[in-house]
Amino acid sequence: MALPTKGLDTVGFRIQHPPRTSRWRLRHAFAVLFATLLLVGTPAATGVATAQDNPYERGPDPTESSIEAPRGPFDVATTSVSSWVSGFGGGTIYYPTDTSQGTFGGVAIAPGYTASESSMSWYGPRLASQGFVVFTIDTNSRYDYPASRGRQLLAALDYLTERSSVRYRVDENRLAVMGHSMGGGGSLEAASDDPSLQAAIPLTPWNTDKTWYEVTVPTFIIGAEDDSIAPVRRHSEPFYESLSSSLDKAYLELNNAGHFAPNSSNTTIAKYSISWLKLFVDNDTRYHQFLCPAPSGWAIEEYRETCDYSP
Ligand code: 9J3
Ligand code: ZN
Repeated sequence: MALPTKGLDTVGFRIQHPPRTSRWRLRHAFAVLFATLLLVGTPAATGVATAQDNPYERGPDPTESSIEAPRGPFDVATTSVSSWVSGFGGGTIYYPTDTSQGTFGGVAIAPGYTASESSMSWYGPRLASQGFVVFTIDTNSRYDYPASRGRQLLAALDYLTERSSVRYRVDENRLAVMGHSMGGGGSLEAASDDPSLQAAIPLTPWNTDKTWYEVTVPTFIIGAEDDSIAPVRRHSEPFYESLSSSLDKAYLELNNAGHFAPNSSNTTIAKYSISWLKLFVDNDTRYHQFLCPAPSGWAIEEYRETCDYSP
């Protein structure tokens, strides 16, 4: 038996507009004009960022020469960390002496297989003088592999923010990792294990694990064209390609450079590492201009990116 269907009555009604008198039209026009002026005057609408917008901005407006300079605007001091500390092999902390601007982002840096922190010492003053607390570490053993180096980088950041003498100078929520070769492979391991990191910079990285699709930390890989120890075709390039295409990532291949290029002062490594750390650790969009569109020049063999970035 068919159930009787209930017919729907269509209920029509009209919204009663107020009568549009000439006075209504005048007030309406002024209201629209006022709202438009408000919107246009807002920084978000004009795209003008101010220091007040970003509490993590440190240092003056950057230029090509300021990111290439041997030293940035901050004075730097150092403190040593004993090898008897647990979780990693000790190291050296380089920090801006300025206490007037709040905390700084922190960066832990691991060396390669058989190497000591001294092989990475040039990053200390170079990065700290731009406004970061930088921790170059020794590993427990010089023969530790990348997975272990990754855990040690994270242990070093814990030490830096919780127990070190400079812990009050570091923002525990704005941390990054870097590393050379197996230390670079370790920086990928750390990024994979700790999504709360703000940036990772593997330098001529070496790892037997070639797939890093799970990484959500903005990652800047630097390879070297003539690297025969961690050839870019077996290491940096597949690492980069395995990272998600939706990740904020970039790949820079140093022209005419070998595996150990990251072990001595290098302007190309410095300027783009500083820019990456500033953009993603400090949310400092003033540095976006140096990364997008992709940089080029005699020192760069190849560059890949996923611009535009959203720190
Ligand atoms: O500098 C490095 O960490 C090189 C990696 C390497 O030589 O691996 C061989 C086992
Ligand atoms: Zn290449």
